Amino acid sequence: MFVKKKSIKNILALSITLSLSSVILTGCNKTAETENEVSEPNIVKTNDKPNIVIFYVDDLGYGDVGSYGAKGVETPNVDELAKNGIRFTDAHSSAATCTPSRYSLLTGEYAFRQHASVLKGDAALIIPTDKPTLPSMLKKAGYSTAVVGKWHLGLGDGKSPIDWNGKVSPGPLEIGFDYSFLMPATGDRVPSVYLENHNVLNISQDDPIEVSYEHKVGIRPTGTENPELLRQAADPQHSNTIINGISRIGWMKGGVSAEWKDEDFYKVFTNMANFFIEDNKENPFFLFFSFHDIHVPRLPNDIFKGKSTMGVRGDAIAQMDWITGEVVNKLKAEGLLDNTLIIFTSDNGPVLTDGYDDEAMEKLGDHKPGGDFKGGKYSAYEAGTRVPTIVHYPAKVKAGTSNTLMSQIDIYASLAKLVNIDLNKDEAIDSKNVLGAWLDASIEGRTELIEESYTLSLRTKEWKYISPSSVKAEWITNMKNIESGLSPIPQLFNLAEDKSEQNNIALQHKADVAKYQQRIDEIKAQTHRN
Ligand code: NG6
Ligand code: CA
Repeated sequence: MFVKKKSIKNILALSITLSLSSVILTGCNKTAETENEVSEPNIVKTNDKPNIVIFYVDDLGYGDVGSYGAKGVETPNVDELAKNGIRFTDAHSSAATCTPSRYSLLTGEYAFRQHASVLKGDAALIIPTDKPTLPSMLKKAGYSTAVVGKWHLGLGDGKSPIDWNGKVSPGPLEIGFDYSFLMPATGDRVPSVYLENHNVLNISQDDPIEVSYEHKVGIRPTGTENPELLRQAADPQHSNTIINGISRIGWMKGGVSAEWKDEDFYKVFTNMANFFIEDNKENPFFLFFSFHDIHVPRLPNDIFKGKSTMGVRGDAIAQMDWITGEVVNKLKAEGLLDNTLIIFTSDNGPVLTDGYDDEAMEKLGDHKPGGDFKGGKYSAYEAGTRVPTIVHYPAKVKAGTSNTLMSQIDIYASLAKLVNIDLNKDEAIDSKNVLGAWLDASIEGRTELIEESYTLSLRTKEWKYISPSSVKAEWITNMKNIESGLSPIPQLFNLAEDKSEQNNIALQHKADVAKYQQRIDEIKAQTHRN
């Protein structure tokens, strides 16, 4: 039996000892789904299939953890994974923002094929329900599958508005997850409530939720009207409904009993993940642990206060590390760690100021969020997608450091190989099986990859080509203090000599520029696996 559901009330009452609000502890309305066990597919019981856990951190930069050079914060739990696993130095998220990277991770396809971009909190599900996905592929192999944490891939069919008070669908359960416990979009977007499977947790029918991204709904104050109520000052985009002292993007009416408290995330999501592990310890499982940290708003629990010298951004890194340790400890305690393949990585590069005045910039000290790389989140430069990436699998993986080129786009096909599933020609078309390189630091992975941002870039082992773009995104520089990498002229860098992308040598290498642009065009035109 997988996903043996306990009542949420019991789960939280049992385990949230520190700060979970009494609303959640006492006022829980269980839905039919949370009462009953979820129906069971035919689970193929095997012992040789490792459990798979993906720790997907939000906005964690290349230099943000100890094993990648962090200053000002310690990450002992992540570093332990790095020490005993493979630490990759040239591994990439598919894109420099969240929704596109997540789309690619779960479908094995570059996000430009679906025109995926950062979604509003009431956007429709962007993964078609008939599309094969990483979780649905693993389900075929007998895995039970769960996503816990941030979603941000949209919900509902887009034909009618999402009914937050009823069944919220389609969503993760319709694309291959057996269980989901989510923040529907992001921490800075409404609705600021938990969604368990199809239902908002702790919703009261007397106080229905309404969400708008167009105009104010409800009577809650907004950041624009009442900035004096805010714990963190916000930019205009983040100045709508105030929940828990933080103004969000979008307006939300009702749902007071269901509101989350940001400071509880560390326990709530950790516990839900660990209960999933507990319930599935007898069968192979896939856990997609999708962190809120270290995205804005950064409100780590008080127990992490001062754990870094960098204010809340550093403390959120410490919280993220603690969560990682708790889940790893759970695997260890259940005797599962040896036979669990863990991938630890991030959805895009770092950003300091991303909507709120939380002093991330002022308190940075000599910490370099993007390591030696240029750019950051949103950017076409390397720090946009080059992120800490660790594979830990004691039963099969020898510790080491790998400098090979790797992309999250390949997780799909590589895991398919691992669990012995053949992919169809039109499935995960951009994903290549590089399982050998994921499991052995001496094996080469990719020879080329696409980095998506507001343009497309092509990487080979040595070279980085950035396609010219007419997109004007001055806000990236003006509001985020990040060099966007966008330019109307082609850019070419030799990373072997110039890893910080300082010298554009496109003019001296016109033939290479043409070759790389042609390659991007070929990849764009591709319709099948090859
Ligand atoms: C942007 C938000 C930013 C963040 C981002 C999504 C601005 C002005 N606002 O629209 O704060 O929420 O979307 O981040 O930039 S991501 O990691 O989920 O892609
Ligand atoms: Ca992100």
